[in-house]
Amino acid sequence: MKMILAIINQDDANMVVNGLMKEGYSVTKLSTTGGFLRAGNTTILVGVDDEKVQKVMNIIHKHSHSRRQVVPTGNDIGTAGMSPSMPMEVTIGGATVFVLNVDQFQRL
Ligand code: 2BA
Repeated sequence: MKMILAIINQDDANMVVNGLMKEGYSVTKLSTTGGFLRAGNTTILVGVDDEKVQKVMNIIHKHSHSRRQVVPTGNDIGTAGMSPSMPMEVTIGGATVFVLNVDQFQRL
């Protein structure tokens, strides 16, 4: 069994969760914050049998879109060596996905 942990844009979250639920997957949705932008994003957890990992990845990919964002490089953002006044453009997402091995899964 695997635990899929996917960090996605808040604006895509409902589409991703609905897409997974429609296909019968159990999903847990967490409100999270990116360390770099300090902006809200959404992390979803999906526990699945190994052979279903690619299907879940496909659904997440289908509903996650990348975005470009111009960000100021102030003191809060860890961009060592850059002028504080120089804005920079970053590409966010679609989704950042980790697939973890699960030792045990039990409903107690
Ligand atoms: P943030 O940390 O807020 O990062 C937002 C976007 O800023 C990133 O998009 C990337 O394009 C850029 N970025 C992040 N760190 C940077 C840096 N040190 N220098 C320049 N640009 C930087 P994504 O890569 O798509 O990441 C989206 C969100 O996924 C991240 O939000 C973070 O919450 C999470 N994430 C990405 N990689 C991760 C990792 N290896 N471990 C844990 N969380 C991760």
